[in-house]
Amino acid sequence: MLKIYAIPVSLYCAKLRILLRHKNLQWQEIAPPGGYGSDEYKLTIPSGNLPALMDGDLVLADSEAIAEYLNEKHPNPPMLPTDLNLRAKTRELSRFHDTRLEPDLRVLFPHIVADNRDQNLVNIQSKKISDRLGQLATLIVENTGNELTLADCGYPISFAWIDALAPHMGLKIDWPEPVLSYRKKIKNHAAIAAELSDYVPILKSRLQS
Ligand SMILES: N[C@@H](CCC(=O)N[C@@H](CS)C(=O)NCC(=O)O)C(=O)O
Repeated sequence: MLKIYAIPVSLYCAKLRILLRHKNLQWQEIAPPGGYGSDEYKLTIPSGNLPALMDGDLVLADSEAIAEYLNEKHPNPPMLPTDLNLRAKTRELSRFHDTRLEPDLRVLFPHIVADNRDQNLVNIQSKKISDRLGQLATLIVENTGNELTLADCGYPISFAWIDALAPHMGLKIDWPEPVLSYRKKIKNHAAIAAELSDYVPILKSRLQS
């Protein structure tokens, strides 16, 4: 069985679980030895990245590298389009989540607790996240039908975080219409619905801790 190093609240571990669910793969989750960010974990995964996958002799970190690997090893259902250009655009969309939208969201995590909050920074990030959503609207890949792609695994989790943080810290987010339509289109996939139903309560309890 596949083993993954994961912690429940990690956004990128949830992203990976959407793919595992969609591919109907069985997996076992293991907490990082020594805990999140520990030197002990870095003996196994030098970058300290969560998630990481262990499949036989292969040890692989980074959700995107893991997703590409699993999609090649378990090609059905396929999660990249057959058309070359659409495949490239799908990868671009997927990278945009990991390198642009989510990093701007993550800046807010140290400000979840009101006592530590810099409201000026929160307002700056509100604008940055809205700008990212505007950029995302131009990147959404049309013509991939209703099939779930690799690019669709990260966004539902970040969208759930934006929804939860908005009332919690007063974010003012502009959701462009194409992003709302995209969100609506992907949310009913069984893999996304199942992951969100497990993940959102964990996310909400993180806000209260
Ligand atoms: N690009 C990475 C990002 C993963 C990431 O940032 N994971 C966080 C947990 S959600 C993490 O590993 N933090 C610990 C660290 O970076 O040392 C991926 O897709 O796997």
